[in-house]
Amino acid sequence: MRRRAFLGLGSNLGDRLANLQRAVALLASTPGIEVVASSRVWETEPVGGPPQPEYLNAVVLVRTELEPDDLLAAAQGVEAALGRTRGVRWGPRTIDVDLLLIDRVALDRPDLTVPHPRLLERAFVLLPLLELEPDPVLPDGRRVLDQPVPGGGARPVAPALEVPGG
Ligand code: A4P
Ligand code: MG
Repeated sequence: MRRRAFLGLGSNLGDRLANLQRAVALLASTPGIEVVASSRVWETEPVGGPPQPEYLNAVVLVRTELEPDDLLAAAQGVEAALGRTRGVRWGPRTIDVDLLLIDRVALDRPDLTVPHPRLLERAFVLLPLLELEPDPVLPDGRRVLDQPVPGGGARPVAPALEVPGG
């Protein structure tokens, strides 16, 4: 079964734009994942965690034959390939790849919660997501646009990431 999934990308260490672009290339070269489109790149104020540099964030739309757990493993493989080491929660990172939405899949486990539990609270996720999907609907039928859109601290700074073959 082929599903549409939205993945959130974030980087605030090293060459942030190159990290995001490499993550897209790695996702696109993963068997079972096709990257369809990318949002623009947004520069965003850090939310939570210790004092840390500003992030670049983007959202990509993929089509995938992978089951959600395998998609998570692929996302974590991309993080590992880009040299991410896990430090403090919400702390700085070369790359973070989060599963935001997978069709109407709903999962509520500590190691995989979908939709992403903090999706609606975060401008750095919502603003790029809304570029790709103007009226997202959650698995429980709620429309994202019916929720208050969080404000502040996010501005577009670069065009969409290159999608291999796109
Ligand atoms: N996990 C559960 N559900 C998911 C999911 N939907 N997608 C588990 C990905 N992972 C999921 O994640 C911790 C565990 O979450 C994983 O083992 C996975 O099984 P992590 O990436 O190791 O740690 P983390 O990212 O520090 O923690 P967390 O809670 O995922 O943080 P968030 O929510 O990802 O936030 N500010 C700005 N401006 N931009 C950002 O991108 N990112 C964060 C991290 C904080 N502040 C930010 C940004
Ligand atoms: Mg994460």
